Amino acid sequence: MTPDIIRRYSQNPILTKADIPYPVETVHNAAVVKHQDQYTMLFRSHLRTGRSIIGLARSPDGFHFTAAPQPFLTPARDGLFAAYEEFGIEDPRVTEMEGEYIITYSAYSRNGVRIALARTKDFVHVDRVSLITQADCRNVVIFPEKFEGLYARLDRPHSEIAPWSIWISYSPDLRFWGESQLVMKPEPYHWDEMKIGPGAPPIRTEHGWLSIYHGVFRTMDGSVYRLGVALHDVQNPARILGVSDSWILQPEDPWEITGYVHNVVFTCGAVPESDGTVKIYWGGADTVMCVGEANLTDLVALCLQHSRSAV
Ligand code: BMA
Repeated sequence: MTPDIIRRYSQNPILTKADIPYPVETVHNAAVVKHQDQYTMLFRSHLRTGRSIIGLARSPDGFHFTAAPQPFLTPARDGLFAAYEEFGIEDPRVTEMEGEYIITYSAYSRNGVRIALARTKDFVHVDRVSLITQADCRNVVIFPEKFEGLYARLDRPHSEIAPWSIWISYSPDLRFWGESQLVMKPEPYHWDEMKIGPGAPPIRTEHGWLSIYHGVFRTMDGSVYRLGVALHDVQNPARILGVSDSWILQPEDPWEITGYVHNVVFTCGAVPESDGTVKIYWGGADTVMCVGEANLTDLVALCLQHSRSAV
C-alpha cells in the first residue's frame, strides 16, 4: 500500500462546536496563519439560522486550539457591506503581507455570492476594505508576494457555459482587479471533473508556488470534495508547471464522511514550517476542523512527476 501523502493528525478533529463558547452548529473551512508565534485560525460556523459567521481560535503548536469568547466577524450591519453580507459570511482565507493580514471571505446576500476583502494587523481590529468581485465568484486566495508591483489572486467564477475553473487576476491596490485569465480547468472523467476552486493561499517553494485546491466529483450519492495540488511558476503565477493527476486527500475519517454535508474535505489554509513540512487544515463534512502534515517536496514532486494537463 502506498503511504498517504498527508499524514492525518491522530487526534482529529481538532476543533468542533463543543469547543466554541457561543452557540454554533459547525466549525469548518478555516484559514490558519502564524501571528506572534501563535497559530491563528479564522473558522466558519453555521448558526441555527443556517447562515454563517467567522470565529477565531489560537494555538501554540498548530494542533491544540482555544476559541476566542466572541465571534471575530459577523455580517456588517450598515453601509455597502451590509447589503451584500445579509445571508452570512463564509470560508475565510488569510495572507500575511507587508506586516498585515489580508482576509478574503465569501459574502452572501439576495444578490448572490461575492468576495469581500478586509485587513487586520492584530486580529483584534479588522477593517473591511472592498468588495472585490461581482456576484458568482468564490474562493479568492491572495499570493503573499507581488509580481512586478501587482498583487495577484486566484479565484473561481461560476459559469453556465464553461466548467467552474481557476482564474488569476492582478491589482495595484487590492481594490481594483484586472488582467484576468483562466489558468486551470477541471479534467473530464477525473476526480475533479465537476468543478475546482483555490483552497489555501499559495506557498512559495524553490520549484514554484504550491497551490492546494479542491476538486469535486458528482456521484449517484451526491458530490465528493477532495484536495489536489498544482505548481505555478515563481515569476509568472499565471503559468502552471504541473498539476498532480491524483488527489492528495479524500474523505475517509467518519467526521469527513458524515456531517452537515457528507463526503467533504475542504481547505482554506496551510502553514509551511521551517523543517520543510506543511500543516494542511481542512473542514470535515462542513462540520469540524482537521489537520494533517505533508512534506512540501513530496507535494511538488507529485505536481511535476505525475502531472495531468492544467487546461
Ligand atoms: C462549497 C462551499 C464550501 C463547502 C462545500 C461543501 O460550495 O459552500 O463552503 O465546504 O461546498 O459543502
